[in-house]
Formats: sequence, C-alpha cells, structure tokens
Amino acid sequence: MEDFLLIDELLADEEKLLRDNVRRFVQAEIMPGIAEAYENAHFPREIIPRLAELGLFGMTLPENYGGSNASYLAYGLVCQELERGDSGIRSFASVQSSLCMYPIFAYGTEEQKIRFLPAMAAGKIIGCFGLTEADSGSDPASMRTVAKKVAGGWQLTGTKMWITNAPFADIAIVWAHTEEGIRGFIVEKNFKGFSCNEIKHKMSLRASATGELILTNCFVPAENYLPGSEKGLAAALGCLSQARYGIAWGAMGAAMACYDIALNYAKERQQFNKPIASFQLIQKDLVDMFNEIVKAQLINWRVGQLKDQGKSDFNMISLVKMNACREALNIARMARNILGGNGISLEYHIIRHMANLETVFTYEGTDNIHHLILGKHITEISAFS
Ligand code: TGC
Ligand code: FAD
Repeated sequence: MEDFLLIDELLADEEKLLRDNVRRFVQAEIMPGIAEAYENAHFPREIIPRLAELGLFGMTLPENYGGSNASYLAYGLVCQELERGDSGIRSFASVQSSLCMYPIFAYGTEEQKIRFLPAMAAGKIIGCFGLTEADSGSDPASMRTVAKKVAGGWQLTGTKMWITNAPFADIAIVWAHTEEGIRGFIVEKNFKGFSCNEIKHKMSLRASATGELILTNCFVPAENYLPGSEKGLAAALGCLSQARYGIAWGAMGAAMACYDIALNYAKERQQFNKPIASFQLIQKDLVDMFNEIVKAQLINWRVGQLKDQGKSDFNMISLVKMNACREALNIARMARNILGGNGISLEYHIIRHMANLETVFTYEGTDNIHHLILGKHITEISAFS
C-alpha cells in the first residue's frame, strides 16, 4: 500500500523506525508459520519473548514500569503492523498492553505497578481481561459476577466468557459487582477457586487462545483490588478505549495486507488473454479498497495525534474503531473475490484475515454498539435500550 497522502511526513523518525522494525519482524517471523498456526488453532507462544524484546508490551507507559514512553501514534503503527500479519497476534499484544497493563497503571497501587508491570513488559507475566460473560456482552453493566467483602480481601463468584489469552494467562483483570458498584481485581492463576476452560471450534481468530474463566468463591486478597476502579463501569470502559484505539489501526493493517495481495494478484492473473487488473470492474474494486484505506489512515492518525495531546475522547475512538472494522471487513471480502477460487485458500492469507475480521468487527464493542455510542453523542439521547 503506497503512502498516497504522504502520512510518513506526519510521523516522527522513531515512529517510522519502530513501524519498519515490526513490519520486518512480522514478515520474517510471523508470516512463515501463521497459516499453519491458524489451521491448527494454535497461538505461537514462542513469539512472546520476541515481542517483549521489540518493546511492544506497555510501550506507552513510563520506563520505570517497563514501558518506553512511546507515543500513541507509535502504538497504533505497531498494531497496524502486527495485524498485517494476523488479528490474533495483534489481539495478544492489545490485551497485554491495553486491557491488562493499562488498568494496573491507571487504577493500581504503586506496589501492584512495581510487582506486575515490568514483568508484563518483559512478557514474563501474561494477562487477560475478564469483562464479558455468557449472558452479558454488549451490556457489561448486567454482569453477574460478584465480589463479596470478606476478612482480608474479597470472595469472587461468577464466570467470564470469550476471554483472550485466558488459557495461558498468569493473571486476569476481572470485573465484578460489589455493594458499591463494579470494581476491578487482579486474579492470579493459582488462586483457589479460579480455573479456565479453553474455547474450541472457533472459525475466526484461530491463532489466538480464548477461554472461559470460572470463579467459585475465589479468595482475592485486598492487595489485589484495583483502588482506582472505584469509577465503576467507566473504569473498565476506559481500558476498552485504549484497546479500541489500537484496533482501529490493526484492522487497517489486515485491510492493507488484503489490498496488497489482491492488487499484485490482479496484475498477474490472466483471463480472456489479459490481466484481470485490466478489467474496469476489477479496477473499480481495487480503487474502492484503496480509497477506504487512505481515508481510514488519516482519521486514525488524527485520533492518535489527539490522544498524544490528551485531547481525544471515547466517542472519537468509537468512530475510528467502527469505521476501520467495517471497512476492513468489506475490503477483505472484495479482495477475496478478486482472487476467485484461490481466495478461499489459506495459502493466499485473505480468507484468514476475512474470518478474523468478523471477530474484530464484534469484539471491543460491536458495530451496532459503536453506532449507538456515537448516536448518543450526536443526539444526546441514549438508545442502547
Ligand atoms: P453509560 O452510561 O454510557 O456509561 C457508563 C459510564 O461509563 C462512561 N463511559 C466510558 N468511559 C471511558 N471509556 C469509554 N469508552 C466509555 N463509555 C462510557 C460514561 O461516560 C459513564 O460515565 P459516568 O461517569 O457518567 O458514570 O453506560 P451504558 O450502560 O448506557 O452503555 C455503555 C456501553 C453500552 C457504551 C458500554 O457498555 C459498552 O461499550 N458496551 C460494549 C462492551 C464491550 O465493548 N465489550 C468489550 C469487552 S473486551 C473485548 O472484547 C476484548 S477483545 C480482545 C482485544 O481487544 O484484542
Ligand atoms: P451480544 O451483546 O449478545 O450482541 C448480539 C448482537 O446484538 C450483536 O449484533 C450486537 O450488535 C446486537 N446488539 C446488542 N445490543 C444491542 C443494542 N442495544 N442495539 C442494537 N443491537 C444490539 N470479552 C472480554 O471481556 N475479554 C476478551 O478478551 C474478549 N476477547 C474476545 C475474543 C473473541 C474471539 C470474541 C469473539 C469475543 C471476545 N470478547 C472478549 C467478547 C466480546 O467483547 C463480545 O463478544 C462483544 O462485546 C459482543 O457481546 P456478545 O458476543 O455477547 O453479543
């Protein structure tokens, strides 16, 4: 995908350097094995130390917590390049950084930050984020998991569903109802009454491990409570804003991969004794894909710039997540069609991106939910229920 509107001129040298390093890493160390990992429904855990070495976990956090004070533009570019490889690889990094390290940094005690963040930045402690339940997805306020105050801490009971990284996570950021409202807890995998079942038979995000968390009178010591989560549901949703921002860039990474494959294929594939790229209807499809990628790159960049200036809000992030996921899914579908029968083979990667993007369209707030978040913003009327 060419830099049609010279976005590189809007990026700092260190942002471009990091982007190019991650792009090379994905090309050299992810692409060779990703089709097989996807087919075998396997997350390649051997890449975790390499992602840590590249400094990709908690990169926007201060250095004393294992981060590198990187910009949110840099974080967006990293998500774009990881997802140009596979949405499952980017999801792993999103959850570790935005959904697990971020709440400890934003809502945790100094002890929790020192204990967990540097180890998570090094990839030595892996996190997962337990908000969704089987009967509570778009409406997390209706969650049933409860945390009861007991001597020395809390007793958590409930289940969480569709939790990325859960099958091998060391800690889970679990959200539960308390008498004062929804609060966040750091639940460690060896806590009594805490277990996880892996979710099998996914036909999307197969190179990502997903699980169900089961908490049965699970004791969580007081020192594992996130005091800053007293904002209630807003605390959990604040983590989502972090992840959703990265997803807007990531989904476009998958879209760029699909566009590049389709453009090169269309210039090579001969039908009726000429390249299919010479047919008007194919050129129309390629231009429509190109057009949406160029537009998404600009709004993603602007929201990243505003986020770095502390001027972004969750409505802006809803818009870029909604736009990117919808357009990336359309682009993947159009690219799959350009490849004809070859488009359904994992060998050409597009069908894997297309299936993955169905998850990305749904998680972190479905397309409908982001329409309603923005609907509430422009009309000042909540239409969720
Ligand atoms: P509502 O009254 O709208 O909001 C309650 C309070 O929260 C505040 N708020 C936010 N704060 C920060 N960031 C956001 N994104 C926020 N959205 C809302 C809001 O200002 C309010 O604050 P206050 O101070 O007035 O109390 O609550 P509602 O129940 O009417 O609607 C909220 C709704 C529907 C927008 C929210 O529940 C929602 O976003 N639902 C979608 C659930 C979702 O996105 N789940 C994702 C789970 S995690 C996941 O999928 C990880 S996938 C792996 C990966 O990321 O790679
Ligand atoms: P529902 O909320 O039941 O929605 C079903 C349909 O109804 C959707 O089309 C939705 O848009 C629509 N709908 C719902 N409410 C409304 C409304 N008010 N108006 C109009 N339409 C509406 N969650 C986590 O907490 N942590 C994770 O790590 C995580 N990882 C995930 C990984 C994968 C692979 C998947 C598939 C999901 C993951 N999720 C995770 C869960 C994800 O966030 C939820 O699936 C998502 O929030 C949607 O909730 P739901 O699946 O219950 O669908």
